[in-house]
Amino acid sequence: MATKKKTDQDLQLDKDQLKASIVRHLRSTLGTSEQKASPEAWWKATAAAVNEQVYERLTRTQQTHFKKDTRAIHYLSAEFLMGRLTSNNLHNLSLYKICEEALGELGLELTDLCEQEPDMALGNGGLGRLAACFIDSLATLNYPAVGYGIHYEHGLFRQEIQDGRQIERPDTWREYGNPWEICRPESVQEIPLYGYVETVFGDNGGLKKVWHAGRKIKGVPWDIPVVGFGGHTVNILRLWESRASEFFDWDVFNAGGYVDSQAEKAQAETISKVLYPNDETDAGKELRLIQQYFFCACSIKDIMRRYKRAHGSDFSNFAAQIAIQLNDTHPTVAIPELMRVLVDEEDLTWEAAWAICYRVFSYTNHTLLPEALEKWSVSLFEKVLPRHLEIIYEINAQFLNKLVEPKWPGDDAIKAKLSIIEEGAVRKVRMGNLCVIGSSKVNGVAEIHSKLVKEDLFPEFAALWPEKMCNVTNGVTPRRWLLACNPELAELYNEVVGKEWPLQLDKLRAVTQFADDKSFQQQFMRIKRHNKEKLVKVIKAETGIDVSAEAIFDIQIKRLHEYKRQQLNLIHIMALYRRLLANPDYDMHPRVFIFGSKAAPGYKLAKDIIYAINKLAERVNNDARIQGKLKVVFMPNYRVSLAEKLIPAADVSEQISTAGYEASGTGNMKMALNGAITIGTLDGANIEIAEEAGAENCAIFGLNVDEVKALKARGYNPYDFYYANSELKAVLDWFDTDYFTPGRPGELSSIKRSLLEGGDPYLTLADFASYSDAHKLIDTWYRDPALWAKKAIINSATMGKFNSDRSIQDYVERIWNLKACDIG
Ligand code: 8GP
Repeated sequence: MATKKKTDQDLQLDKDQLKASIVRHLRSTLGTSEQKASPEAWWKATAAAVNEQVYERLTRTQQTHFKKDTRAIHYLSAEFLMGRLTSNNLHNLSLYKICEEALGELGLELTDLCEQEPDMALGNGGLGRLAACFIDSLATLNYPAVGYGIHYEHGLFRQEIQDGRQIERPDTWREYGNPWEICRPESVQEIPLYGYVETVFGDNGGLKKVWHAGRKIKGVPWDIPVVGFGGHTVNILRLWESRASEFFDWDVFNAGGYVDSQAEKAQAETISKVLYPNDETDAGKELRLIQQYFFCACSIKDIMRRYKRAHGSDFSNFAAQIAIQLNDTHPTVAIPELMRVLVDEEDLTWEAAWAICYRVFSYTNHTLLPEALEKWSVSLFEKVLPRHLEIIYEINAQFLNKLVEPKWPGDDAIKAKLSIIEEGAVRKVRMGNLCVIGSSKVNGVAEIHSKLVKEDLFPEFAALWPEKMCNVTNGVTPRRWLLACNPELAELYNEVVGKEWPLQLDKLRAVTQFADDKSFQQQFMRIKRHNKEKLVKVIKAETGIDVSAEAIFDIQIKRLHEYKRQQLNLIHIMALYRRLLANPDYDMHPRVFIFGSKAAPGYKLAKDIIYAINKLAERVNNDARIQGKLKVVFMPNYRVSLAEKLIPAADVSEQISTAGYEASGTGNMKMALNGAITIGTLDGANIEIAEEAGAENCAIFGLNVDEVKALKARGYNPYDFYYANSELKAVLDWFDTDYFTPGRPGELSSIKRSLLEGGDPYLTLADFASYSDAHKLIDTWYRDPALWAKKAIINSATMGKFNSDRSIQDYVERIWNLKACDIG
């Protein structure tokens, strides 16, 4: 008998019901009692109680999607940086306050329980966190969507700081189980690898390719429910875990001489064992290619299974029903995989398969750094994915003959540039080119970045397909990045503009009319002050450093990379320190510089910069001569849950990349939304932030994209700036002394070397003077409390554009062509 679909109202819980449910789960799910339960058990019992709500809504969503057979987006990403889910799910189900009260009656603090949850850190940085914000928005806007990724056993490493240096420790987010994931053994997939390809006669007499796999790997899906704000739609994030398969081909084993079967098992499980901790590229590593293929092949099979359940083997609706977004080049191999499935397994002609394939895929580029555009050696491809290499050759041949040759007849140079295969001593497969050729749309992530993708990265592709290239400026979910992380400001906004802003962030613009209002300014700055006081305690607990909430909190949080220029911030702090030493009365408002950042374990200079920041911090923070005017804090183990504490407390947001290098940035949006003033270059989304907030409310400095290009074209010589600016010279020379590393001179010299002998590729010295001036401006503004409050309020109130709901709506209209699905 069909059960009646429950409405949101039927599902709503009150405090007593939730409390009873938590206690019941504590006893029956966790097997403990109120007297004995650890905070962790209470957290898990709370999650289990919330899950009762989540699962009802998940089932309801899945039944509705199946019945309506709606077009859906499948977001393929090697990274999803979800952070913690408890507070997010409670907020999205409108249960946060109720839960707070229920736990209160049990003598517990919800915020303490939330601290029990390990971050789900299955990503490196921006791209992974963007994917997490996007699936939140997709569910919130009731779009049928599935996120697909890898169920890494170990997420991004935990960072410890020992004597100032980064030490990497394994992340063990699910060591004791994670209440938010559901294993789905009924949807296990088997994935082939290695082996060889045979050409045989097919049933219809034509030739057919058969891939005889050397081995097969099992893909076990784990589903994380993704609860939309309001709780109507609950989509899933499906993460694949690799396991050894029972399959074993003895012929291939004997012929190929593969390692023994125990090692095979261990190897199979290695595939999803660990997230590669590089935020650029790991091309070249066999395991990485296998990781990529593994999750793409599992996902394509899953998509196929669901499609065939509704449509059988009639693929005429496939492209109308299925959209697949490739989050950077990591999932590119999904393109030849879909071709393989359609041609080899479903017996479509090449032409019919290709007509479907390129309409299904779209690709988002997240970085212009050349080293981040993945390339895999042809020989590696041939070994791991022999059939895919053949398919790639065929796609390439058709592309070059049918499109490039007619457009640029006889132009071999253009062919060599656009070819998916890079010729040379080591022949390589260019995944970026494959993505562009195999996708119907290609987008960058901020206006300027999309322009550079079109003009500098893929100009010939843009000439071939002008309509293919587009922009979707990034956004962040205001539920996590304001409502949940800054409850006092959220409450103030509720009072002033009503409660719709978490869905319609543009509504905050009405707050600008109070930007000059003294009493509103005071309320706004009192909240900032309170957030800073909370952070003061966290800083003390994590680092032992005392800072005062009186000071300006100046925050740079992001991965450590030369292009993001933490070194510029560092040398500027050193300059301030020198000024204070030379003149203890140097006129500046006290400032706390706060960093949070992980360096890729193999990136030596990035790690040296972390070390230098910590050594500078030790010296500065303990120097009585500067009367506490300057403090430096490096917060260890930067992650989503720490960002949630730092961002509401930021006065100043450091967005100081070399213009043209930061595709967008999203931390810039989060900090401005929480009332920080951006000190930034005209790069990525900073440009659009300054447009929205007004340039007069940001401290913009440095060379713009054209000036960077012009300076590089002229021939940039960092020594020109070193010799011309005595302060800069003195600061750089300081690196060679033992001032910050007593008894060990030269420990910090690598930074100076990179900025001088190394040619300063990111123009740090060229932008130093302008950066220093921008900081003076910040200082002047801050000393005028009314002026500062006004700027901070305007920044927060004008960030409506950077709601990830808006980004998703842009994807829907420009790329995905989806319809929202009413769940009831
Ligand atoms: C980042 C960009 O650096 C950042 O500007 C942007 O806001 C973010 O993507 C989201 O679009 N890029 C990456 O995180 C990235 O390229 N990571 C991959 C290599 C792992």
